[in-house]
Amino acid sequence: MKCDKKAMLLYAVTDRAWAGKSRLYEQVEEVLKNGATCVQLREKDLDEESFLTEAMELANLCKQYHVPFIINDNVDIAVKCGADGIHVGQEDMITSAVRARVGESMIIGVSAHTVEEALEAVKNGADYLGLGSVFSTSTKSDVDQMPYETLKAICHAVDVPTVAIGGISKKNILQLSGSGVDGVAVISAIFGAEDPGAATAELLTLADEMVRNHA
Ligand code: TZP
Ligand code: MG
Repeated sequence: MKCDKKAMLLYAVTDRAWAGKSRLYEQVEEVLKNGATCVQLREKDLDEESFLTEAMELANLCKQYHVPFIINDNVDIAVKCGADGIHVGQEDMITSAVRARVGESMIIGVSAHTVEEALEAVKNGADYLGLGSVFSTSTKSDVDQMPYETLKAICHAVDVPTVAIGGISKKNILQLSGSGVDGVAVISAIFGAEDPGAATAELLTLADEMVRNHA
């Protein structure tokens, strides 16, 4: 399998809105030092040139830590910076078209909200699925909350790695136990924390416990 389930365990998704005085690069380095298993660069408002510069820097950084580096949405940037993968939503480019652009070796992650969407994404070549929003979140406005039973049904219906996203924090992560999900993708509970490195270390321990609780 191109995408290792273990890479989903603690998947850090960036948000520069939280970066404050420290640069996003420094935050990502802290997150990597503390055990994040995957990093996604998610930029919604950056111009292409700045996006590419940052993507190249972070691709290089993640390589040093042997952690997969994924670009959100922007296929051109993913190819140009040599990212390990690209993540697309249902409203973005369809999976088969993304595959035609990025070639066979790149990881493609797809967001899915129902069993039908999940099966369709896998059929079209998705290497992992992002599932959510599993809790309520103010980070993304155009997403509904996914019932625990739907999360569980999707995890049992597919054989690609899965990662839950949306409102996940140290307070609620263990509620995902038993769902079968391979890990958690987190924005604000890491990048909005006073100490993103410490938050990563704490979430990693809990993600490990959550996954062990499935059995
Ligand atoms: N997709 C579904 S919910 C979400 C995305 C990108 C936002 C996750 O952010 P947070 O801060 O971890 O709730
Ligand atoms: Mg998208």
